Amino acid sequence: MILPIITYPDKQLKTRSLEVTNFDGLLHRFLDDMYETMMSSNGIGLASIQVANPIRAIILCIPDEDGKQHKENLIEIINPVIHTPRGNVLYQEGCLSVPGFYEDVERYESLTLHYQDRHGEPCVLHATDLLSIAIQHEIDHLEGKLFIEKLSYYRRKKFEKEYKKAQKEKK
Ligand code: QAP
Ligand code: CO
Repeated sequence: MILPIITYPDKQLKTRSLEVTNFDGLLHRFLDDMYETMMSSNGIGLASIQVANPIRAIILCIPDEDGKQHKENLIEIINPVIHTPRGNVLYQEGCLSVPGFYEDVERYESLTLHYQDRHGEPCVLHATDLLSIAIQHEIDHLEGKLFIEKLSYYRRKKFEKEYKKAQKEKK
């Protein structure tokens, strides 16, 4: 089932998401719905709060060299914790909850992630490149933070102006 995606400036996106404790069929069906929702909107990552469910669950499907996404590369990440972040990189990010806007954001270059899978099994993952960046973007959602909050005052102003204009043109 494709779920509606909440977009900025909806206040729900500021919610801090809560730890997942039940790794049951309901969670599994919800993760499947998240995947369908993300793929139907051409996303590479989605946090649960973006579909109005404030739980600490994110999904990622990083495209291959040809830009194609494969279900085998889907990673479901529950209750994530970042360990040993290293280095810094700039990457032009976007967000399904901030449609049509992209800006450079600074992130850690690599990190180790501790998390649980859909069955509650503990997992560890070493991430670099786009995967590392996407993990940080999605974990920010779990804290109620959007990438636009990391912009300088000037670039944030520019965003607010452009975004409002684009919204008016949509209506
Ligand atoms: C988060 O973002 C991310 O504006 C995932 O019109 C961002 O999937 C991870 C999207 C940067 C790594 C690097 C955005 C689709 C998708 C849009 C997305 C849009 C259509 C964003
Ligand atoms: Co996002």
